[in-house]
Amino acid sequence: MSSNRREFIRKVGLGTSAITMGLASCKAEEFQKIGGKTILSTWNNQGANQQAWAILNESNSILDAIESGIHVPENDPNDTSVGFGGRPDRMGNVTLDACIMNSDGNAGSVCFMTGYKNPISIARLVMEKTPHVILSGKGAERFANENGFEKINLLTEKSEQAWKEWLKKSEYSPKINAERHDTIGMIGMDADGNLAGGCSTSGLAFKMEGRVGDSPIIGAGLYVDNEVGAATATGLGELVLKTLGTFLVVELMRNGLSPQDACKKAVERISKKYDTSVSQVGFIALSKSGDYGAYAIQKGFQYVVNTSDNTNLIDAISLKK
Ligand code: SD4
Repeated sequence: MSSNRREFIRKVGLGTSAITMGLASCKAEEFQKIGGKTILSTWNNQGANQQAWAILNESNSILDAIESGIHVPENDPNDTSVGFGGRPDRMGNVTLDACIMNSDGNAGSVCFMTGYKNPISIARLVMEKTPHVILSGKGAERFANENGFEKINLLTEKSEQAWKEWLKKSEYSPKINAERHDTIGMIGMDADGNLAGGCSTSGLAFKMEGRVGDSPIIGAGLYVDNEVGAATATGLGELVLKTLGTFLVVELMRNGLSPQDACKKAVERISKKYDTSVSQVGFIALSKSGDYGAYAIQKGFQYVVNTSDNTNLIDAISLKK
């Protein structure tokens, strides 16, 4: 065994039996403890969690629960980071990104899509009905139309006013501070220990036309591995894209880190490589054994958890205090 490997095993605190058995078999043993029903989402998306929890209890379908939970902020005109009522790009168009991933490892995604308020459902159909993973722009819109989704104007009066106000100076610095955002990343587990997740956003307000963030990219905004765990991200998507943040979090869990420590390590990796003085990134993660955790660059990041009918809003720990 190389000294690096020994050092790694020591760091993650695995015992000597793990060393002789090898990491893979050790993990399989660890995950003999399978967690129960859990729903986790980014920010103060309590309504979304409650909706997902209700559907999970009714159907025990974690995919249905995730999709239905994410509809809550997508349909809410007062949520300015997701779906209907989202802030537009600098041309005045609200363009949406979303993805979904199932316990069988399948995934679907739409990005740079306008005119439909539930991109998570369109992403699900991409996963279930097409041989592809991502549909973008006009192609995603055509697919939505062909599948009977209703076309609407996503730009609310409030968002239009905010855009017109922004146009006066047209100053753009894509920083995300600790202020509250609502982009939803949701991950969860059913009663049998199967994992799934989804992510939906209107992206950064006043972004360049055509900009796509981390949220519709599998491995960046969302990753699910039914053997190990699931993770989702929020914040400045460019930082998450450049590090494949949620794939990293899940791989760190595979190698023995707790969800909390895996999120922390991923945040540290980002902060070591990039200037994060004014940028926020937050991760939430759930392991196959039912442990969960979160970590953010800046303080102010919150997440919501249901493991029972009680919905708990939790302040995430952050790198910068
Ligand atoms: C993006 N990650 O498009 C998203 C934005 C976000 O809360 O999470 N905002 O970069």
